[in-house]
Amino acid sequence: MGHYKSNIRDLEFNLFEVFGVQERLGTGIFEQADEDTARGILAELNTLATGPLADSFEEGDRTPASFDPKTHSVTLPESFKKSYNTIMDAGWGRLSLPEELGGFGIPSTLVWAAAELILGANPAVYMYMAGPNFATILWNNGTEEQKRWAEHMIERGWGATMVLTEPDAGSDVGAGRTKAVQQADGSWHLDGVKRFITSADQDMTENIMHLVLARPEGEGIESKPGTKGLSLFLVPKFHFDSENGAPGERNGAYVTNVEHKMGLNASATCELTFGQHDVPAKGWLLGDVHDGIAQMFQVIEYARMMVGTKAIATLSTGYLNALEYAKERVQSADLTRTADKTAPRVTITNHPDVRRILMLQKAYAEGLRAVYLYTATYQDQIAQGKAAGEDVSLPEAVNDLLLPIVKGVGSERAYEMLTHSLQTLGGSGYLQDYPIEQYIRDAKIDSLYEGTTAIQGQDFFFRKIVRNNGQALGHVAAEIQNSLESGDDRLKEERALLATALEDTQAMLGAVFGHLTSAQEELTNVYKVGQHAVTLLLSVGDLVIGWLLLRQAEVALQQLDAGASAKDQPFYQGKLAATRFFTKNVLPELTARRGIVEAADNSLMELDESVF
Ligand code: ST9
Ligand code: FAD
Repeated sequence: MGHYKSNIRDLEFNLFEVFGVQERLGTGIFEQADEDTARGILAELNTLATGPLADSFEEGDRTPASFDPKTHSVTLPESFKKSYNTIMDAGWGRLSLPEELGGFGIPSTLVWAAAELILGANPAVYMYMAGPNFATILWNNGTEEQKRWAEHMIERGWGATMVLTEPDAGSDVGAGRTKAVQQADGSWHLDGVKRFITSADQDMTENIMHLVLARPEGEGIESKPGTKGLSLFLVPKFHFDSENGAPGERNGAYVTNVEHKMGLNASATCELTFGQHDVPAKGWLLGDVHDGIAQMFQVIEYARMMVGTKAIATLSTGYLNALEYAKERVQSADLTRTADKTAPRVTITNHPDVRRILMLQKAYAEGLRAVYLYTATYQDQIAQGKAAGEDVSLPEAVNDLLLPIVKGVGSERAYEMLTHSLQTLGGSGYLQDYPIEQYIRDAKIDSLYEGTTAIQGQDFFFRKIVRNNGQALGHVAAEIQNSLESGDDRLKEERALLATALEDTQAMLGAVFGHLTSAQEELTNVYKVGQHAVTLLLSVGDLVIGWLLLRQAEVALQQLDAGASAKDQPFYQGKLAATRFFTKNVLPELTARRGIVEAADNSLMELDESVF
């Protein structure tokens, strides 16, 4: 058996029993797919994920991407290439594309459920699959010629990258200095060094399209500081025939280093140097506009959802591996019989503390899965609404609000819970004989790239709540409130705990707003917001997880009452147990966090640096 343990049952439960995705299938833009197609997609991908994709997970770690500085090229292990080719050759790279680009015409909910399987089995494989997906950025923003390039990227299976970060421009993308100088032939010559670029070279595709943020220079071009002065350039690894995509001369964008990392070793993280070798690094401005950051955020929004889903996928398989071990490992007597030295030894699932950490992992893994799929239901609404010519501003705002929760909360909680997965195995968890130590190393990156958790916290509060006048948040809060007003009597205690959590979160939010308002009088009060933005993000995350678990528990009770099969009964009872555990053991922590946020002061900020 490979390392990857998927949870198809829970994916299908969310899709079809909780969110009712089948109602969208077979109609409008999703006309081509029905529930059977959807289940078939998950089943087929599950076979690939647990087999050929998972097969190279370990070797990709132990034999990382290797770099030859003489040829500026990256080589991947053969087994890894086999995994990549298996999934791309079967056409799965097109899964998330719109039908007009050869996609499957399926809703985002299903796309992300499918993505979980790839991301859980071998996340580095998914990273290299960016080409067809990033082609949609050219398709949506490009000139007629660039739309054709998008088709080449898809049809010829190119790789692609997103190129923002520089040594002095990480979180602060607007500090980037790479420039692009306009040429008489309509192209641009790029000059600068980017770092930490995922998939900037590999030996699996005939070409790679780099999507690069740079500062345009040329006659009549206004120079603006910060992110608003950046444009997005298309810089191919090889020049190509614009008509048919056939690759030609090498372009002057070279990988000049590959990082040695803590994990995710099969995914090459590269320094990418433009225009500092003999050959110029030629690029083409995307579309006609100088609106690079907004265009790049179309990629970033997708990538943030992907990173959160990756973390959650890893937590899920971490939990299921820990569970399997715990059911078999015999150690110590039952706590009620410790005085009796001859008492039989029991499996560790009998120990209260092992149960505590197992149930925490289960509740977060299943709760967070529900969070990313709930977010995707808004993406479904956006796609359907747009196709029908409707106003989609509300689903767009709700999706925007939920993205930092998927990414920020997903990555933080997954990493935290994976340490419990490892702990469940005792000393064995620390060994490479089991996959969990690799899961932890591979998942740590998720709270760092695509905007650190601090950036997610600030994005959540300032942009997604304040700038949106709280409309999206109000919508989600109203949904939660609705669930509190009626429901199965057997869950009334859980509803009461959720009601308190909602009240605590709203008070916390009120306090953070208060700090922001008082900054109009005393500017340094904005530091209080900065100190607690991540606490607020994590707390809203816990609230939404608790609420979605409660919704799941309501469905589970209905199914049990309706006479669920013997096979399904433990699944539904597990849903009830996770909800009870989470509402009783996690949500009450919000009351303490509320007190902390309400009592915020600036003593931390007043300290001299020498004190640290
Ligand atoms: C990275 C890559 O880390 C990691 C790995 C990627 C691998 C990709 C692989 C993908 C695989 C795909 C495979 C598909 C396979 C499919 C198979 C399916 C089964 N939302 O606040 P301001 C915009 S990359 C939207 O003033 P500052 C907006 O235009 C590196 N837009 O910012 C705004 O203008 P306006 C990632 C937003 O103070 C403008 O920015 N690096 C948002 O100038 C300026 O906004 C980072 O993420 C938003 N949330 O700059 C950097 N926010 O306001 C993190 C801003 O007029 N740092 N905009 O609308 C930040 O995010 C900073 O906050 C900052 C600050 C840079 C935005
Ligand atoms: P810094 O920005 O220096 O942050 C350091 C610390 O300061 C963090 O804790 C951060 O939260 C905090 N901090 C910084 N600014 C603030 C602030 N305003 N408020 C509060 N706290 C703050 N980039 C790409 O462009 N393309 C890629 O494909 C890509 N892939 C990557 C792959 C890997 C493996 C890695 C490690 C990075 C990758 N990155 C990529 C870069 C990644 O997006 C950045 O590392 C990330 O945005 C953080 O930037 P930084 O590392 O410079 O950290």
